Amino acid sequence: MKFQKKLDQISELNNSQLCIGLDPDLSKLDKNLLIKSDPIFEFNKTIVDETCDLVCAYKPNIAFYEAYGIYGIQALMRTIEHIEDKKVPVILDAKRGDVGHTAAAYAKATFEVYRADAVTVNPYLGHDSVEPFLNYQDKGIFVLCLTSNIGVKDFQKTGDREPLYISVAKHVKEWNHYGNCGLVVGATSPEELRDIRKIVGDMPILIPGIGAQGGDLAASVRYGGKRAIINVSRNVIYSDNPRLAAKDFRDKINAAY
Ligand code: OMP
Repeated sequence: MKFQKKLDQISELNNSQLCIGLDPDLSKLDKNLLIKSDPIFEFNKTIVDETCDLVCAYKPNIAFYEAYGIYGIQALMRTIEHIEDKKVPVILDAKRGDVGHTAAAYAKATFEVYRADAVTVNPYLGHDSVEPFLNYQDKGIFVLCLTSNIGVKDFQKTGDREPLYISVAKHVKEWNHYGNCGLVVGATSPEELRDIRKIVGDMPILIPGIGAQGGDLAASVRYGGKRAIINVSRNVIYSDNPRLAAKDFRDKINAAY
């Protein structure tokens, strides 16, 4: 099934545009978990089991798994397998970007080894660096457009004729031959999100930066619309009650219209 269809179906079923970011950090886990043989997987499994009827996607960021070497990678693969059983799409946050033949190897790893439904990619190297991902027509390819961090000002918001993020949005619209493109736009720039939405029509936009980074949830939903995927990581996974936190975010998103 195409990523977009899978996303739309689960979003409707769970009445949710919430994506939970699975970014495990062993130093923040409960001591009882640390004695288990695969604490990262056990942590993720609990979150997924408690929230899978409240979300439209999960987004593991690969950095938090690579940081634990082979054990982290094994936990990531088990996590993706577990989420697959719940029929919720997985966006692997890997922010890949490299010359064509290397990008092809990254794409193969993402979709054939990790078996993710979608990925985040970095467009800095241009079209040929994204193309190997786009060729997986049933997968979702989320291109970084305007990020949520302070450094967004350094390059993305600069440009002589137009800011770089506008140029990225226009290019990704052109690259969308198979209807499998999306964008990443931080919740910390809602006004810019409104302009980007006008350029790309109903393309899915992944919006991180809510919660710990102080992004604007209501404006992100208003300008992002029904095809916005609102990501929250730390403020759900490290809350005292992840289910309650997820439900609260989902309901706040739905109330923002
Ligand atoms: P929290 O701040 O804990 O919700 O985590 C945000 C997650 O989204 C992390 O995995 C980030 O790497 C990721 N992210 C951003 O925070 N900002 C961006 O501009 C892009 C991403 C992303 O691509 O998901």
